[in-house]
Amino acid sequence: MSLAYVALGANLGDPASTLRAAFGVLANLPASRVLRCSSLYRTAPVGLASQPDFINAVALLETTLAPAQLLAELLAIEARFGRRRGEKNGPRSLDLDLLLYDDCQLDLPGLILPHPRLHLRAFVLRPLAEIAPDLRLPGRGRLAAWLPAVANQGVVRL
Ligand code: PH2
Ligand code: MG
Ligand code: MG
Repeated sequence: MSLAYVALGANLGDPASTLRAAFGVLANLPASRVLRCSSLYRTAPVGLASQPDFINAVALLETTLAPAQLLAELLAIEARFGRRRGEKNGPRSLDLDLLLYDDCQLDLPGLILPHPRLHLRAFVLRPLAEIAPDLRLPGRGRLAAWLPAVANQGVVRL
């Protein structure tokens, strides 16, 4: 069994309902179990300012799927929720990112672990800290040490 952290984000349609529904879909993934889900967070957009606020959250899964298999399942769920690939960092109906998979450090086309920007983004760090306050990020030390630098990013727990 491996432990995987997945980030959920959306800012089109009814993003809070989408994330709640997505938690339910994650619970039905093959060879996997959802161990924890964070609260939902309202977050200011990062990277492209002129778009609606996001709703973000994270989930912790226990899984026997390999990282690439899990990623393929996540992309299939995004597609079910109507994901269209548009502008980089642009609005999306549902984004599911694989953040961490055990202590894996991987750099494959389409899959970098740990997620290369997770330690810089309050919309990921805050919900992660909620469900795993003592987490260590492979190669980057304690998650908690990265929180002060992102305190001004506009993240509100709902
Ligand atoms: N996702 C992005 C780019 N910017 N900003 C917020 N607040 N939340 C996101 O999930 C997000 C973002 C690219 O995936
Ligand atoms: Mg993303
Ligand atoms: Mg993504």
